[in-house]
Amino acid sequence: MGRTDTGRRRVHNEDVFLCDPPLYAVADGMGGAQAGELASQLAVAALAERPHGAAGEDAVEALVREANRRIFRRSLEDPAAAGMGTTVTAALVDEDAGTAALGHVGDSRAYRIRGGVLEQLTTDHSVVAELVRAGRLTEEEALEHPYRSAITRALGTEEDVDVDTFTVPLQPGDTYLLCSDGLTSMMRDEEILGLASAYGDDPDALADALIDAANAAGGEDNITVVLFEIVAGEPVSGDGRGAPVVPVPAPVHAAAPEPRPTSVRRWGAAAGSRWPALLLIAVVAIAAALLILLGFTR
Ligand SMILES: [Mn+2]
Repeated sequence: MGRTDTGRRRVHNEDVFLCDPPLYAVADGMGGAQAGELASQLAVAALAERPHGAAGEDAVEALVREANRRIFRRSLEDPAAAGMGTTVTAALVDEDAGTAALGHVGDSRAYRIRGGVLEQLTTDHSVVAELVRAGRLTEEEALEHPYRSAITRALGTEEDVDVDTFTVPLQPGDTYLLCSDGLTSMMRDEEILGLASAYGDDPDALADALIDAANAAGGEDNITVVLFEIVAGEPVSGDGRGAPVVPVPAPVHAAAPEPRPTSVRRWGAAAGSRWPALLLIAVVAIAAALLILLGFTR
């Protein structure tokens, strides 16, 4: 499920998302002309080529570093793409282990919502985040800082990249949110949590609400949200219901509301399997791009 809002001006959407269970990712590109879009698309395309059965932090890191190489190589070959780069925040779920391995570069974010608490899992690689960590800026000041979109680490700007990787244990009831800074530069964590609490049982509605809220707050940048939810379930029974879910291409948002495909997609088990296990329901991928400004903003 996706949504793109073109606004009233020329659109340039440099955010790309991937919802290809068990892999989820958000990439927010930067670069002149269409280079930012190219960088984020190359990143996601590289991730999507993951080998079957890839799992764990090493796999995520290898995928992200390969994505980096491809973007960097392309930027050397194509003068119009020189200097392009992108953030990436990726989560690779390991259903058997009950964990997710995350890989992260830049200022897109991963959050976990568990038991009514919103926790930011990733650390921004940004100028303002470093100033906040150093105690030289408050979170509030960071939101208004003129360099708030400047990142200190990106994919594709150098031959190799340092990737943050870590593993989180999954629990039934968890909701994971991957998003670009178009959401988090417009909304405070408490506001995100407030919406998550209000729409917790309806990820489609939550995604829409997050995007609408970021837009209402100014919508200064492309906004991308990917949500997935962990539910208690049962193991794969081998009846073919474990096929990967192909993300639905984002339709152009029309004036008239259109019916949405169901956002809840299962993979894994049939009912009646005997062994308890984690069944993941890939709930939603939402990419929304709301570019309100004419100029390119990362
Ligand atoms: Mn952005």
